[in-house]
Amino acid sequence: MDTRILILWITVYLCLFVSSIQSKSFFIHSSVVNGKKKIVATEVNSTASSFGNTRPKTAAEPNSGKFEIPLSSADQEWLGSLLYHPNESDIRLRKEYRQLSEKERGDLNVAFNLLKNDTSVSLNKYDLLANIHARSSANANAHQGPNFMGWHRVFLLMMENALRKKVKTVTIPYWDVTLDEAMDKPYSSIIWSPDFIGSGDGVIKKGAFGHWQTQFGYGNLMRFLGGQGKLMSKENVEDILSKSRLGEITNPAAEKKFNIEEIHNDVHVWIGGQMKTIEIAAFDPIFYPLHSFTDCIWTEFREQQKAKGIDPTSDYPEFYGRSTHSPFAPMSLGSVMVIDGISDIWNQYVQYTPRPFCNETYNGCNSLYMKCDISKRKCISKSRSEVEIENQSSKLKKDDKVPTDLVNSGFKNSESFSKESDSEMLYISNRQLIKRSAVVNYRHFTKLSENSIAAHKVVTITTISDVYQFYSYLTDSHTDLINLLLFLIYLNQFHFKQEQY
Ligand SMILES: [Cu+2]
Repeated sequence: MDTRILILWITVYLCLFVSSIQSKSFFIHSSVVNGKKKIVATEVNSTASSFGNTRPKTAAEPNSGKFEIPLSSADQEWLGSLLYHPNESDIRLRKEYRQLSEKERGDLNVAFNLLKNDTSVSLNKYDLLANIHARSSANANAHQGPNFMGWHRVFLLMMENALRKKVKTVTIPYWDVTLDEAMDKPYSSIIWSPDFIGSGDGVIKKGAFGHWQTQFGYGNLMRFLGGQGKLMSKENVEDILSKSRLGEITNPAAEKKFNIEEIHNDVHVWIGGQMKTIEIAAFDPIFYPLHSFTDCIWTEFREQQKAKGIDPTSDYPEFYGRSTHSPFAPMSLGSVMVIDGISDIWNQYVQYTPRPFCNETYNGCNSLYMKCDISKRKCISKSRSEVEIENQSSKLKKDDKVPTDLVNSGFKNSESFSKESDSEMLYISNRQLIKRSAVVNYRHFTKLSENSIAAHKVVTITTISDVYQFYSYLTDSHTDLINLLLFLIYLNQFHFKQEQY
């Protein structure tokens, strides 16, 4: 054989080999959740596109047919019935997720689950609509171009309309990601709790979305917070809002720093699980509060445009990249065209509460689930443990001293108190009384082997506030033990007060 032909064949084989390796991809998550480092590998379908790898697809390169389920006439009719915008008699107020009342949160959960359990269409109503985001035609219209904003605005409205057919007062709250980004441990945010959207460390087992199943072999709804990616910061939002034209904040022209689609992609990746892959992301209900937030930013952006004398309803960039983003391309949502996405019709009667904001003189963190960090001039989400301890000790004031009775009867007969889990122990030692308050030193150890332990932290607790902090420090891995402590504190507080009177 001619050597050149031989070299050519070897090259072709090598290319095929390398591409076969690349097409077998895995989610590799290494995230510290609940105090434990987890590494999980899940094989993902090679035809699905990751938000982390935003290689633009062309229309000639659609995804595998596996997401293209055939739509029955009942499916089409139902999907068509969702494609309308609100009017004067149907004004929607979208609040920050943490601003919802308990009833509003409950209603939202009920509505999502009623859609999920409604099998009068293919799959079920929730999944059928979520699957629209996966279909190759819509996917190509929705991503990697200026139509990203308009497409997701209409899609979000369709989900909201669907939810409102189940519970008529529901709107989709926005998840202000920046409130979590500002936390030291964003994965401990109250958002990732059974009362809100469910946990973030693997399969969601509790709450309204516990044991939700997704489609196409992707199994249980799951998340792996913080493995990769990045949350959106207040600075990211300010950067986006510093621009004036849609083309300056969207693909293909926008720089990463101002690019709302790319910045939002990082959040998808940060959440992990289904959210990381475009075709199955919408099966996770957090998809909608996230997109409600990007839509909230776009609403603010458009208001600013108007103030600057720019008409947002005609501000579609001339340089739009892929043909699926050309102004007169179909959106693949009914007969809506790309250019319709920047019209005011969709959001004319949709309002957002102002993004939570605070500084030295103003506190707009108006929710039980967030607080103001004055030094950062930011509202910050509370963590699950902060909320839990606040609920449990709502009768105690933060400045209250931990009662002396805790020492006298709480740990009556033992100088130290310990509880062993598989690898960790907590010791309480050096109990002493100073005036009327108890000073208790807590030592937190990790057992390295049978004979060696590593001391992590000594905390001196004098006030309830200290207990709060200590609780936050430990709860991720010691919930039961801390609940026990709290229980003792409660009991003793009760006795203590009684004895005083
Ligand atoms: Cu999308």
